[in-house]
Amino acid sequence: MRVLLVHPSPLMYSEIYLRLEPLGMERVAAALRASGHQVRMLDLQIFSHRDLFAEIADFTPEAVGFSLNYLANAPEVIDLAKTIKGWRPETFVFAGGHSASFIAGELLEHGAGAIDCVARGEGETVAPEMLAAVQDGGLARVPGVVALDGAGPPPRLLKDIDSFTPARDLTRKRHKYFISVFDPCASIEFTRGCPWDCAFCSAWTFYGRSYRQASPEAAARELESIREPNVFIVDDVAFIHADHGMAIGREIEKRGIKKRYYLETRADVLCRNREVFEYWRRLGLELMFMGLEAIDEAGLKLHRKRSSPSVNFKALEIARAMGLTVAINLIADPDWDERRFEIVREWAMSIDEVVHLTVATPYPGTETWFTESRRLTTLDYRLFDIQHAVLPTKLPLRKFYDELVKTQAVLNRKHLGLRGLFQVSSEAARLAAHGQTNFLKMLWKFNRVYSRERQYNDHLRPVEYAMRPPQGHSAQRPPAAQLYVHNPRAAAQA
Ligand code: B12
Ligand code: SF4
Repeated sequence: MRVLLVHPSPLMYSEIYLRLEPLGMERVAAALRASGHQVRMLDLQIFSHRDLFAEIADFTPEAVGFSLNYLANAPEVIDLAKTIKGWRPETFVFAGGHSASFIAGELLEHGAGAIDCVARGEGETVAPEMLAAVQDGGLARVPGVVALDGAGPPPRLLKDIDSFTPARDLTRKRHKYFISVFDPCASIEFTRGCPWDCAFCSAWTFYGRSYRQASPEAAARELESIREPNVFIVDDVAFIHADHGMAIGREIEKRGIKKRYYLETRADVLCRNREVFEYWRRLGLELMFMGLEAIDEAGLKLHRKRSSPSVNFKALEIARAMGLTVAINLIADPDWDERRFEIVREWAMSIDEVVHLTVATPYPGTETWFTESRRLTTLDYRLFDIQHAVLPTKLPLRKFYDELVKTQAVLNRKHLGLRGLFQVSSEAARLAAHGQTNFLKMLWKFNRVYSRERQYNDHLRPVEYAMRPPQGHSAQRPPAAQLYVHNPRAAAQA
């Protein structure tokens, strides 16, 4: 079949700080190609809706699949599905990805016939089987498929994450992918899943608490095939197992691969596996993101982060000693008042690291979705991007955004203000000389994208598609069947 895979447009955060290749979609594309399909991809983080329609007219795909990792993109995907189905009714339209997997039923309802099915879970296993069933029948019996006329059993986990190398040759304008001074930047996956169970996160519920590693040889081989000089390691928590990180490192050294790396990890993992990070520092690790989430014990407990402020500060010291550039994330609680924002601003200004602030958001697929959703103040998918408040704020909403944007602006200026600009100007000039201007453009974008008026007014837009919160929710962890995409028992056997 001719299959077109589409990634939706960027969300607020990506409008400024980064734009990264759609790795999950590239993996699905590789699996579909291996099954004999002719595949094209279009990334709306770079291309426009008009480009998409031109692509469809040119390629005349028999199937169009949307990658729906981010909940806030749901209305865009539903609208595009409706347009495509109205224009070319014979096209098989489907969606997959992280968020689609948690809201399959409601996506089909909103689609009103325009979305033929949702492929839940890991796309490498479900998508080829799904398209085979489109041709041969039995769609509603495929594991992971939720179709208009029924649903198959839970999705199957990919046995070996080495199986499909991302189809990077199908992504166009790759020079547009960047994160900060890593311009251009590619992405890679060394492990999949997360063994922790933070209450606000759906990474562990998606993968049924499984955790798989790429073989060090396959990881290094893939890295060697990447053209970009910079690489974003997408693992939820990098280097949980020191021996795995060391083994990949040795393969990289053996092959003489020279790149710069960005990764995300936890403070306790950095403290425990310091030697791996030091080794990777020598291999080219430069940027690191740590989700500290809170600066005090009570906040960490609330998010069930299973870490402590002392471990967090120790991790920052270790990272500093290694000369890494660290960005940390804190979760702003809707309960915060002016004083709390002020404390956070003061704390953030007192440390060297880049500090990001995101707003606590109960997402489908998380425990907080079940325990908090009765308090939701909005059912608008578009506001679920961790930059908007979807729970009642202690401060009046407008005032909450005043404080939030003020704090984000202070944090942004701290790094991209005059002093910061001076520090990064030579890097920006070097990149511009090579025709890479993504980072340069980012430096002036903050005020255009982040505005308390925009964020507040976003709440006033009419809601065409309303989310479906769980019925009969309680303050307890829900039963496993409701929480997971991949079944934990099956995941444990994989
Ligand atoms: C790396 C990452 C990022 C990277 C993007 C990396 C990249 N190259 O694309 C960056 C840093 C840019 C990022 C940004 C954000 N992220 Co993010 N991100 C992740 C993370 C950690 C891993 C994603 C990944 O690449 N996994 C590896 C690939 C192989 O897996 P995958 O993409 O999920 O794809 C598989 C399946 O989903 C499925 N699939 C995917 N597409 C398709 C398409 C079809 C048709 C089919 C059938 C299947 C399918 O098959 C794939 C292969 O198995 C996830 C957590 C997680 N573990 O999923 C959070 C996560 C997806 N991000 C999240 C969030 C909130 C954000 C931000 C909104 C945060 C912010 N500060 O604003 C932004 C928004 C970005 C945007 N679109 O504008 C949330 C999503 C919550 C939600 N329900 O909406 C997650 C789940 C994290 C969390 N803790 O809750 N993110
Ligand atoms: S927040 Fe990080 S450590 Fe916690 S469950 Fe999610 S990916 Fe794992």
